[in-house]
Amino acid sequence: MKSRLEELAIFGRPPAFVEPLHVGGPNLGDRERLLERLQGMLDRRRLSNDGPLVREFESRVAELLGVDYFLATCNGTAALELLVRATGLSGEVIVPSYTFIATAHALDWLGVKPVFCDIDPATHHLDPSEVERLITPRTSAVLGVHLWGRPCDAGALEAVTRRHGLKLLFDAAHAFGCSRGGRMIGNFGLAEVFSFHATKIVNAFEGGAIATNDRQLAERLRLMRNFGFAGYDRVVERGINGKMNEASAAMALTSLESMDEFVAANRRNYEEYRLQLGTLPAFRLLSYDEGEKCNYQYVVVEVGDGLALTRDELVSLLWSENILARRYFYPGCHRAVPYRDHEVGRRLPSTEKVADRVLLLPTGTSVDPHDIAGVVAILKLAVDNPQRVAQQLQQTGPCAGAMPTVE
Ligand code: T4K
Repeated sequence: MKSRLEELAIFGRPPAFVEPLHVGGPNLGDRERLLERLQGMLDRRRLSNDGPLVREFESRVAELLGVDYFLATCNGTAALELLVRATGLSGEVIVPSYTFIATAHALDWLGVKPVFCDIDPATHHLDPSEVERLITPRTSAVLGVHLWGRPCDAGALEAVTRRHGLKLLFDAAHAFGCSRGGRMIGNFGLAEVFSFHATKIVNAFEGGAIATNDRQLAERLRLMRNFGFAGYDRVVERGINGKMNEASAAMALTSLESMDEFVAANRRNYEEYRLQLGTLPAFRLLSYDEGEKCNYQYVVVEVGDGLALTRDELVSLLWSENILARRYFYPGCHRAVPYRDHEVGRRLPSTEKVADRVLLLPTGTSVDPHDIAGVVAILKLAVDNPQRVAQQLQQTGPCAGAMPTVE
């Protein structure tokens, strides 16, 4: 563990980690079980199209979440797109700007305008009073995001959307296995979308799903996910190929079986960061509500004003040590190239402030408390020697791979 300034990689010493430490390194689960499932899949010669492994995954998760319908898809983005289409969204939909770009793209891709809304800086979630201010006669829905797996204020959003006769949907890509008020995520709004991408708590290599308690919507989604086929040669809906394949379902089931173990590792890491960062007040760690079910998937830190180094300088420093911290979801969708021309002059002060100071630190089953001590040691050296670190970073230039600042 590094304890002296001169040991830092920016001064020419070897990085703290030989192998990169990732924010989203995949959780693997039981290899033997996965291989067994894949063998079974090959023996059956059923590789896709509503196979037995997909069905098993869907029914197991429906039971876990207590939802009536759970439909697996090829990824979370396709699930969002299917939902936008199946719920007949049109005109404008209010979404947070502070989210992964797929939330906005799924709307825009289908000709629906994402109207970017500011967040509450304390929670990083949609600010319900701002949502209400942005409603126009063209608004058809609100799409909330349970960012970091911390559920957003579904009650307040339900009240606003009910008052204005709007649909309410959720992007729950981060919130698999989480609850709000004791109710599992998957049961809020008209429907909620999950991601089972390789970097998620439960992964299907690539995968997604839609949870809903609305029978009609589920039936429509089922058809649309499979080109609109209601049987061989019978197309009754416009649809796409949004199906999950059997190999993905094999991974998803295997991953699901180890979920408790993954959550326990994430929780241990979160507690360890909390303990160790407690001595560094320049960093505010976002907390999880211990009274709810949480997956502790992301370790989210805000870099305070008191530090004489910027968040981006810290990212460069960490990357030079092979600690691949991320600045999700910088710069905010409204400042991203495809959208910013429509948003000229529009400021979302809380989104911009948060997006400029958030730092995601490595966690997951491939990170342990010893690694965390190594990460925090680097942060401590930065806090204790900000001028020297900033000077040296200027000389070495931004570390390869560290993302450029907003254009
Ligand atoms: N809505 C929200 C709120 C989302 O966050 C996402 C996805 C979606 C919707 C859409 O769901 P999907 O269509 O993706 O199912 C990653 C993921 O690609 C993306 O799924 C995720 N959100 C987002 C938050 O993170 P990147 O581009 O930042 O990271 P990536 O894929 O390069 O992986 C992160 C790190 O993990 C890498 O540094 C390397 C490591 N890694 C990654 C993969 C894929 C591995 O070690 N092994 C791997 O197989 O987007």
